[in-house]
Amino acid sequence: MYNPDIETMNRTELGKLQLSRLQQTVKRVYENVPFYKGKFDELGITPNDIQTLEDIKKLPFTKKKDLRDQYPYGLFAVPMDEVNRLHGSSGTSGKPTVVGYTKNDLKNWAAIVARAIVTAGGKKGDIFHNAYGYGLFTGGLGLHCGAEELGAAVVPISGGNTERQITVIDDFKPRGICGTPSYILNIVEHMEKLGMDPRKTSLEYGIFGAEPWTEEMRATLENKLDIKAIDIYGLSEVMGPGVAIECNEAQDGLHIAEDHFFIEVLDPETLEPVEDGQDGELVFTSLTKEALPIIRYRTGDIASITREKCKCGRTHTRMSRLKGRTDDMLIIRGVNVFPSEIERVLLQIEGLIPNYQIHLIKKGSLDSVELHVEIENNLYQEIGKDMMHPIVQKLKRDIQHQMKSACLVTMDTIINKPDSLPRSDGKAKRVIDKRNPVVTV
Ligand code: DLL
Repeated sequence: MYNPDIETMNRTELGKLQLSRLQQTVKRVYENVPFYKGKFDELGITPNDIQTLEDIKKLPFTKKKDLRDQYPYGLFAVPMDEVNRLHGSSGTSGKPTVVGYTKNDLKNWAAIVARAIVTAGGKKGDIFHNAYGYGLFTGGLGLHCGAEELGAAVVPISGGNTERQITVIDDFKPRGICGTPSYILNIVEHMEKLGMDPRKTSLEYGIFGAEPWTEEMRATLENKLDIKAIDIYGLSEVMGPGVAIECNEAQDGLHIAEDHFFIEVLDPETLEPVEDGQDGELVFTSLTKEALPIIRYRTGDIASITREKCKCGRTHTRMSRLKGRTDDMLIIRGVNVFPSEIERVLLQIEGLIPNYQIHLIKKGSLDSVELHVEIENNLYQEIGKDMMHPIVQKLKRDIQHQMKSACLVTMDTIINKPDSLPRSDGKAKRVIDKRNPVVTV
């Protein structure tokens, strides 16, 4: 363990640490961020009202819209000459959001990520291949600084240029790799195309996240690369990668860095807490951040938590793999479908490449789904590249049948030749909404 005292701290002690840090954070925003001062005044509260961790319920929520409205620096709690780094997230609409870090924030973040890499199975002296994008996105630099802090040799290759990635993996012999699961799969596919066996690389563990992925995708990556695939979670508004990570020992839920982040899981409708084990929206409050402390940030991410001690010995609360987001649930003819459920089913079907797209279209006035998948290259060769072959027709019927029984909706399925769907070098775009085409004049 990287910080055994903290990682195995008994929960009463951890609660005390969290409370004193929460009180400091609340005071900091009240005194330095007019947005929060205004919200506190509206609710008739002051920092003195926070006497227990339960009192967090009295505090206002923060939403992505608040960051947009305060763009770029309105939520910062320090003068700009104390800000040492800016990152941003692109978001789906309008302006990006900007997040900032003081020197201390960067130190803490690096330490949190170093701890996360060790939790995943990394160690000082590892060669660590970082295929997350560098830039405004927090993935690249977040993992980079954590790996350096740990004392690993980071290969700052970033995303893209896949053939070069392969040469570098082959030559530099990294023990660890990180990137989005979809991009790592893209690298693996390339290796296979070049006639290499991805199981023969030097890699032993991978740290994957920043986009939704499933247990089935984990099994695919672990088998294809002969590694342990570890789920890492984070978001720029709260810090970046490292808010939570699975342990190598159990791979059973992601340990939240609770000395830095306070977690609540709430019903997204009523905003009341749900029981441990029940799915709800993750809401985080930062406990140590200086430049952009954030109070009760509604992530939109859906998961459950458990406070039971893990077999690895860590006491920090674990969150489940994300089930989806409050805003990515598709409503198809009245039925709720999460894209992750579609991935789960698809990856169990033989003869397909684990790359897909979900197109939302209008059929008359009804919303409908078109599922685009790709046939596996070996099968494609076997059927003489004849996409009208009965095997392809049967595959299509099987997919439609399995989707219908798992998701309760009929999905038109289009089986494409190998290599015809776009590949990502960062976060994959799985859902394409074609229902309201943008009219350009
Ligand atoms: O994606 C930070 C990150 C970088 C996490 C590298 C992990 C690794 P944002 O760009 O702000 O930050 O996007 C945050 O991505 O609210 C989730 O919806 C999604 N996300 C992040 N990690 C996971 C994960 C980074 N492990 C948003 N599983 C979050 C599923 C994830 N979704």
